[in-house]
Amino acid sequence: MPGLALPRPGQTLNRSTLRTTRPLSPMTPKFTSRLLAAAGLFAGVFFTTAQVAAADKPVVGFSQIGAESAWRTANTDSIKGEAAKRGITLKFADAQQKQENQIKALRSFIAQNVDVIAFSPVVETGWEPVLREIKKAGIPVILTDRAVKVSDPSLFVTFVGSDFVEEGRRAGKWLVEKTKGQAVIAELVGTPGSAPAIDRKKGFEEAIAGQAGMKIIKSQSGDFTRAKGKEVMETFLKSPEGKSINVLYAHNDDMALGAIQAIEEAGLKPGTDIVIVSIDGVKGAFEAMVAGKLNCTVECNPLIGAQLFDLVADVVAGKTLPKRIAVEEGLYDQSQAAAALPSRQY
Ligand code: GYE
Repeated sequence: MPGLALPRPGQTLNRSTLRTTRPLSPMTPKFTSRLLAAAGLFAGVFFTTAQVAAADKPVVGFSQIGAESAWRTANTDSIKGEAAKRGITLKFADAQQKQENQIKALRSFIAQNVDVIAFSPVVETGWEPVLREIKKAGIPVILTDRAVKVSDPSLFVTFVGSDFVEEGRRAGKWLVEKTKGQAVIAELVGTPGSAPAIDRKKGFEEAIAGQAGMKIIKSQSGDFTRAKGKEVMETFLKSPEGKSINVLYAHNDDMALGAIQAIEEAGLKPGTDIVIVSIDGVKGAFEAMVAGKLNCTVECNPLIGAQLFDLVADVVAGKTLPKRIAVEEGLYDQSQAAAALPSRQY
């Protein structure tokens, strides 16, 4: 086995003893090296069953955006839970909504020589340098949830996530019907520069474009958090045009839930005085719909752990994957909320 660093008798089986000594070409499953090393059994080296079982599972580095919303927490739980279920070693890093922290985490995954790197990029741009470093190290990359803008598509293997433009369109179409094309809209935008903020705005604007009676009069980022959603909604309501607002479009449920508080504190009835449509479909949104305070939520499914680790398995097996894999989802309004609430998983 040329270039393979086999453990010496008596040496424990660990990741460094399982590495090849030659650089692997980009997108080649480095993982093969560990399987070959497990074959060191035949070279008279004895391992315990657990050691061999651990050796045939890839080590995955995952850089998460943060814990900004209920959606994100459900996404993290799904990924961690699925890794644990499959006995996969997951190196998990929380970037607290900062790209620089994500870049640091990605570099540390290179240093730790993981088999596959997956991450949910907080913003769309600025990833090329670190992605090139990862490619040079021969580690395949799977993007989850949010997409990146890169000029070289070979910098990642595949992307699994929702169609955010379509989600924005669904929210807009629902609103056109609900308001019969008459609306003075305030918009709570997601994290600036993030794929869901850009795409959900685009899809929504597209859906209301032909409606002369629908206008977005306020649009500002609430960073996908409840606290910021509340704060920004307060400033919207206090502004000179505040009184005319009769619709809120929030790019996620958490911002809508924060805004609901601001609306109530201003002495208005959320869901009645101000019609509210948001995106995600978290439990809190269903509860708010049942209470009549939120009118509609467009589903965005965060439970992608199983899909992600199926893809990891495909990548290490050297399978060719489509560049884009979609997550399926729907839309719920108040009339469906009570029936759907008990079966919501996030
Ligand atoms: O909608 C929001 C979260 O990227 C789809 O990020 C995700 C979004 C989700 O903070 O709640």
